[in-house]
Amino acid sequence: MKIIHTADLHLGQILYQSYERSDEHAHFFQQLECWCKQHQPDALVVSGDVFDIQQPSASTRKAFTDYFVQLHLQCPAMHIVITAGNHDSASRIQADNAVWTLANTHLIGVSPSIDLLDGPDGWQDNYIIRLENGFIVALPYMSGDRQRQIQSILDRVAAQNPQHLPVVLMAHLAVTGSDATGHDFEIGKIKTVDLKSLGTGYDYLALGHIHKPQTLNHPEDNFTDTVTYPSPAARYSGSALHVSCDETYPHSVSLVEIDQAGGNVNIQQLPIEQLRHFYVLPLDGSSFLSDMDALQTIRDLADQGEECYFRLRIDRHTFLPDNFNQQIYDLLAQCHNRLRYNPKHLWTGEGDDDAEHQKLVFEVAELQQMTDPMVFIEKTRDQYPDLDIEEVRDAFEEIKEEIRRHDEEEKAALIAKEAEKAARKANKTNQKQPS
Ligand SMILES: [Mn+2]
Repeated sequence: MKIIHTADLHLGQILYQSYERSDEHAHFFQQLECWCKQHQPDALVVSGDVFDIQQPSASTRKAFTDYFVQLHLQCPAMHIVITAGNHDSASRIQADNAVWTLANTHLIGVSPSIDLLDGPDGWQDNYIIRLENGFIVALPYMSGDRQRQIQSILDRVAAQNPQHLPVVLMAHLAVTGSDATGHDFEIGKIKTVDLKSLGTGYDYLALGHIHKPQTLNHPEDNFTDTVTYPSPAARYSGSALHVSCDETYPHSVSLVEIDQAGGNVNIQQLPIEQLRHFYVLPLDGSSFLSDMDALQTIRDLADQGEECYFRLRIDRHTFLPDNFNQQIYDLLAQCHNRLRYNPKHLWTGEGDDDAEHQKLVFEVAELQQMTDPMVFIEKTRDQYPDLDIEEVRDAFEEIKEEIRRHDEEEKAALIAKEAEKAARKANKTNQKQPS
């Protein structure tokens, strides 16, 4: 069984409030199409965060459709399996599944709820994709403990698999011990999931969520092109694009071959060529000591004609004029906006005001994307040492549930009112009718 594994496409992403990335995504999909044609995998799996936001624009949705229809037309025998990540709307991803199966594409958005375990078996099949030479268990992003549901699905696969065909499990979460370099959260502050809780019975765990490509428990292999492991192996393919300046490592998709259940897992990294690089200036690793130096370096970079993103590393004691950012934007406009600017500086150097500077500061764009208050609380929880995060999480869940119930009641009341109105009207008409 051969698969191509990618994740975290973040289609529709807008960086630093200004820059849409559709040409970068197009460039990625061109490469993906070439790899699919060249390697003819049994399946292409996309482990969550297909879109960057819950309600992507019409043009982003169109791009999604165009890319995957094109992949299907080029490789009609290849299954495409796409799961929802935490950035995606579970129900929106799932909504068009019936149509997409006509194009050999499976969209799995909604995660298995706990009460399914009390009901009759069969629900597990919604998460099992049977290929000619293997199985894919497609789990979308899940919050809370789903250990029993996962094992139940894997057990059902085992029962359907007397020939010992390979089994691939997809998931979108942060596994404890994974390397989250480049993410603005640190593992430990966010909820991580123990690898053991994802059950047994799979040969390859195709993970999404962490943007750095890595095979779990094998950091020494991070930059090795091809490695073979005994089953099971668990891997983050990494994101399709660099999502921030801090992701300084190379990105890739994973070509995975499994000979049989419990056999060998061969993983090859296919390096992704990025349309725009991310740079931190100055490139020599030092820090700017004056605004004029910074502006000159940006001008030099612009003169080289490369299209790229950049961020500035500035010594904490440097004086920056109030209109510093505006000067940079003006400069960029002069060079036709080929350069893309991240206005959040990296500050270096010691100072008496150290503590002040180390306080967590968010960009406006970051805050705008934090639609879930829990995300904000988790990112700032250091500042509230007495906070019981589980309690807060439960409280928010309760509130969400309350709102949902309220909405439902309101809807029901509205429907009842409409029905009453209709009945009254019908009554009136009846009375008017001559007997
Ligand atoms: Mn994610």
